[in-house]
Amino acid sequence: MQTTTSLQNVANEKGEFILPKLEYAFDALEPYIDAQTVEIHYAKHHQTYITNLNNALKGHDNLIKLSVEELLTDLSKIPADIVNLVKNHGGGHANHSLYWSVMAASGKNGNISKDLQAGLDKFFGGLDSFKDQLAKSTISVFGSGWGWLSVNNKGELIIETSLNQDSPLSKGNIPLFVIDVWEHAYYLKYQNRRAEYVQNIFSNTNWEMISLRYEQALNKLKG
Ligand code: MN3
Repeated sequence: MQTTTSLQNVANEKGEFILPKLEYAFDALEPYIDAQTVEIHYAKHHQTYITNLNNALKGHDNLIKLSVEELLTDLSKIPADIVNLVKNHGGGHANHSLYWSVMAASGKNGNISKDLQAGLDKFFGGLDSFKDQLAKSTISVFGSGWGWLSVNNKGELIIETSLNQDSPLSKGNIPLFVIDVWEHAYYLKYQNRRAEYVQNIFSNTNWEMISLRYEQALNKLKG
């Protein structure tokens, strides 16, 4: 089990971003997400965002030092000629890194911490109600995008959605959990049945990692 939540900072000796290690086998999310989808999604789609982000940052030595989270948190600091590339491909890298890390092999979801359970109770009326609300919001994303559980700057748990590769970080929120609803995340197995894919995601939710992210987000807000 991972103990860090900063997977997005993985870089090689040249400071280029690289794919974070997948903590499970390609077929570990079966039967809910098929091995071929995981492999193509991770090795091709995610890698392409990383390659394009690294290309965009070439020659911008002051930016290469930053984590992808730092790049996305204040897009106003990114030069105009590459800001859209950083938003789209940096977002693609950060969002997918989170997606992989908050998923767990089928049957290995781990436990929800007492604090996260209390938060889900307080802000959504319990775990089942949270799942329903997140699923509903995520299923209704029009086109390609994401459904999120995040912490806002007041420390409240919120459900939000984003389009394309937009990250909650750019709005000042800290993402804890995410569901990818780009068709490449589910089309091979589910075709047009996005709702079924979204509902099945909870079979592979890594509650231990989400609980850890929640604890770290609240600590970060406390400063
Ligand atoms: Mn994707």
